[in-house]
Amino acid sequence: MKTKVTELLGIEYPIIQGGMAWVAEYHLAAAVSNAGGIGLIGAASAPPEVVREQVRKCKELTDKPFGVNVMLLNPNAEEVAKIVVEEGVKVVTTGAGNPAKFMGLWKENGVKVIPVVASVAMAKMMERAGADAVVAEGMESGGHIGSITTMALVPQVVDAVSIPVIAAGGIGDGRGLAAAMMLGAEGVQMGTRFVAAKESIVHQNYKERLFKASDIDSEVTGMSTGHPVRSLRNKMTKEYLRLEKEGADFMELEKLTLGSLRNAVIDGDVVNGTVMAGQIAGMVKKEQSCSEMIQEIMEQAEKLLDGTR
Ligand code: TUI
Repeated sequence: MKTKVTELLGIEYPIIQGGMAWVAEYHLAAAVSNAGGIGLIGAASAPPEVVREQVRKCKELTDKPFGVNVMLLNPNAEEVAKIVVEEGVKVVTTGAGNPAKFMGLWKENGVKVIPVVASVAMAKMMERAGADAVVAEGMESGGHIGSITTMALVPQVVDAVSIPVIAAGGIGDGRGLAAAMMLGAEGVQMGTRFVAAKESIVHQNYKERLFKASDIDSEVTGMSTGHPVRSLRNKMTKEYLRLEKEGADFMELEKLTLGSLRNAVIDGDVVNGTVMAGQIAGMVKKEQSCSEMIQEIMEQAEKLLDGTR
């Protein structure tokens, strides 16, 4: 399937793997790229030198293009931004903030820059700043989210910018990809589905929690702090939401989530940890290789889109 996004990134299929904190490490990124999509290493809050190591290891596993997601709430974001250039990474996505101050550095060095945005205003700002494409991410996504849905956000962003738009949030299979194309997107970014990949290093408890999840099993914590995060309901989310209702202050809430994503992903503590996942969690029922996933998604989408474009 050729789209503006496959052309821009030099890939076979218009499927981008989300740059998920702790989850999106080099094994997953390389597997998605080798399967014809594009994998991302999620720099999240990792020390900059760890990101460099991850990039080098990814290069050993794939000759295909791959990228790095720079999480802008990370105090080390500037160092990560430079490492990306030093290591010759060709694609960067950004999340949780405005990447304008790094745009010059990346563009001068031929890096394709794809900011993740959650509003039309941010998408327009990113286009003016020189972005090559944007990911329009709806609030169905896991992790740090904006406030509007993918169905409403994507067509409004498509109408507002001339650069290609990649849809994210609530997309878990070929039907989601086909629907996104009908909204005017040129590709999709998927996170939750790839958490369950064979090549994903997340703890088995995390995968099992995902397989057990139903459509209504995610909660949004952190509305009161200005950093809303979607994750699967557990002891932590219940306690967090109770404290938020009581008007707890930021520091008290922070205590509950400090290191909690790592605890879930690496140690498998799905009771007290943060099990980030999107609203499509209920559709993810089995472990598959990235290649099986991508083949299945593409076959389904091609059938649905046949004759529509
Ligand atoms: O970034 C994400 N998703 C994430 S980042 C993350 S790590 C984290 N963990 C705990 C608390 C906070 C972060 C987990 N999931 N998605 C992309 C995304 N970006 N969603 C929404 C935004 C966004 C929000 C505000 C983008 C720009 C923006 O602009 C604000 C500004 O600075 O103008």
